[in-house]
Amino acid sequence: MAVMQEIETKLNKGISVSSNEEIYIALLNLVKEKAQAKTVSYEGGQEGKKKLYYISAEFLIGKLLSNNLINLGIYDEVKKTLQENGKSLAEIEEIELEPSLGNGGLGRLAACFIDSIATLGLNGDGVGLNYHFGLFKQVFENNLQLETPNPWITPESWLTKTEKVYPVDFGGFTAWSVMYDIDVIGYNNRTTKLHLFDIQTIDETIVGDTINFDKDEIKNNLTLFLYPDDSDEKGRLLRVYQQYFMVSNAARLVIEEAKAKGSNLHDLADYAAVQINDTHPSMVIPELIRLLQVEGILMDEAIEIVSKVCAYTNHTILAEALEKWPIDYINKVAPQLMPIIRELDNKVRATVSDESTYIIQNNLVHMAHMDIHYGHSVNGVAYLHTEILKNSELNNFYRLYPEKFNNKTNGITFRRWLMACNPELSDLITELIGDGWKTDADELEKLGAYVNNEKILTRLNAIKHEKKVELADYLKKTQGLEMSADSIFDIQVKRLHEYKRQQLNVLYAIHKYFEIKAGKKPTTPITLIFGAKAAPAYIIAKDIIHAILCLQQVINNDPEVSPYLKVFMVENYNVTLGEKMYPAANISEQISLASKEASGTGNMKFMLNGAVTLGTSDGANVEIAELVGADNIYVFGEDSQTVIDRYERGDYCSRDYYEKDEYIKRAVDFIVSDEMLNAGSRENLERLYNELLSKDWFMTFPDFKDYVATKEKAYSDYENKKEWAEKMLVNISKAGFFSSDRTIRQYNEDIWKL
Ligand code: 26Q
Repeated sequence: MAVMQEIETKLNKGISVSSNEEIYIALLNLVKEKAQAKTVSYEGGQEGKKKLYYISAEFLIGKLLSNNLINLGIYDEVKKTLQENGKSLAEIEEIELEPSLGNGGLGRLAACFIDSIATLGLNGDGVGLNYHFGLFKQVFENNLQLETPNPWITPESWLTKTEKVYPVDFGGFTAWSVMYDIDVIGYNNRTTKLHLFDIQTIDETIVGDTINFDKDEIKNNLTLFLYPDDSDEKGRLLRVYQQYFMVSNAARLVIEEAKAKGSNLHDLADYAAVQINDTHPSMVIPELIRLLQVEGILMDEAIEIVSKVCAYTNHTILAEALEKWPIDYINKVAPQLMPIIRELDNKVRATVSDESTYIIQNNLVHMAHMDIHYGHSVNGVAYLHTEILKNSELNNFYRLYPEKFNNKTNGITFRRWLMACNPELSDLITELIGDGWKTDADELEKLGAYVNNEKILTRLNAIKHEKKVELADYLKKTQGLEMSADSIFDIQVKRLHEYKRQQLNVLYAIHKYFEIKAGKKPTTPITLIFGAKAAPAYIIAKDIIHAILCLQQVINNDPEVSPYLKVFMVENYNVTLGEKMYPAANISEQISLASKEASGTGNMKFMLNGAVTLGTSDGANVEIAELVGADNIYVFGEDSQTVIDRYERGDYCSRDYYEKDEYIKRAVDFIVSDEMLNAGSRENLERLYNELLSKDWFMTFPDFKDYVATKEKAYSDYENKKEWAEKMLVNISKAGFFSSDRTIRQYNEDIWKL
């Protein structure tokens, strides 16, 4: 049946006389049916014996309609059909609410991974939690971030309630779960599942207008929110409840499905691979051991089996982000796990002399230590990150188990981050090199043949301009922000964190403001765009947002400066906004302090869409630089070893830089100038000023001079339109390596072996 008829059958009337809401629901149900038809089964002989369970506390999947239409191969047809009936797919997409089931990189990576797993036709599902409100929605008021609840589940959604229910035993009570599924449709391939567990007794009514709620009634609140931080005691305890709930359900699912396929559980590793996405699901290790014991397998063998099943991915080198839970918490939440964790610790103590690797230390359970001792693989997420893990952060473990350590450089799905968000560029690429790149991303290299082709470079520039106009229109319409597509779009979008150094970009903006006032006007006007949420309890991060918003007010209202420089902070940066911002960027800001950003994945999205990176030698930037060559990236700042050494010596003194460098002093002082204080609050601005002067823990001052110089070089290079377009083309042509299809192939070859 033609798509038109299929939609109209669902609508039970004509498309042209239906509302956008009705059409959205018709498409939703149509896609669900088509996805269902692509599900394969073990009984049917199409699904392999071994299955991957990618367990993650976050799956930042974004809106699904367009992505699903693309992966089903009916996007163009649907779009055309709607158009012919006077409807716009873009407007229909606006109806869908974005599921905000993740904080940032780690959650978005999990979403890209399940897309690639399905696309490669691998037998693997995602397992996580069905947060009803997900991450908070960010609202700006008086130049400050406020957090409000962000419900996303509508009566008709991508969630399908399943029959699966499990009892989960917590200390003192038992709660029943219910499993919801979201179809994960591979590009021209099979459907796999994202299983999201919920608690049956959840009560959305305890949430009011704010994100504060009664944290005591676990049965009613367990899956209400995704935790953006662990700053208060009750929140931390609730986080442990969430984690145990997630892994208890996951472990049952793993064992039940293996048994259904004929496993006697002694051979569980032939039926299941579990990937532990950071330490949030680490309790799956003792929980699986416990369930195997319940099934009659002895402790020692159970440990061995589980070690063969489980593998751990590390996403951070910030020591403070490595989870350590008090024994008291685990005893309260899941007392049945503590004897097992103690036994695991005792076994380590009996064989390993290095006390720093013990699982239990000072009454804290070190989740990563458990993963490394009792998983069969430990991976970092970019080359540099894995090297730092091996040589410093986890060196004690590397010396024990060198064979367990491996690198899997992150990737992104090109379906969402090019085909869906930038059809113009996607079509140009296909016109030039055919559409093989859609399944074999390395074919993008063929674009290299066009670096000297002026006609193509001109078209590339035209597409970039079109995407800038689209973004400008959208931000005008939705947020009232006014920017000119004829300026340079220099964009930094990512979670707000001191190590990511949005504050360094702020110092540049102030510097440039002074330079323009002194008469040094840029040839092409500059638009600095930020997007970032800060964890609600992360005070300094919120102060940085405040400073950006104040600066936006001061600079954009200064008639002397604003024709040449504007600053914007978009509200509620999320996947949906990212999809509009990456294609519109000229410059991609990746300025974390070297050694601190495990990988980054935004850097890859920008590159793929023809933005040129301005970045430090950190995370995957290092690999981008290697691929594109020095002429096609702007690298600045101290390298990771210099930074690591300086931390070791502990002799960094930000005040010395402030006193010796007049430009640093001028920029920092401006944070507490009358202009800024008029726009904002003294308390916040002074706190940020003092923080930079007395600590500057992420060392922005040592990199300031080089950052300014390198950024100026990039801006002046931008003036040569042809050469700039060459850089864009080289970046796009070398982005193939960062396809998550490549990453997933490597996980499968080295770790899962499906
Ligand atoms: C921990 C304890 C309590 C509450 C919250 C948390 C928590 C939540 C989220 C800890 C960490 C996260 C998220 C980490 C994250 O997103 N890491 C990023 O992972 C990306 C994918 O590998 C990398 O590209 C980024 O470099 C890394 O920062």
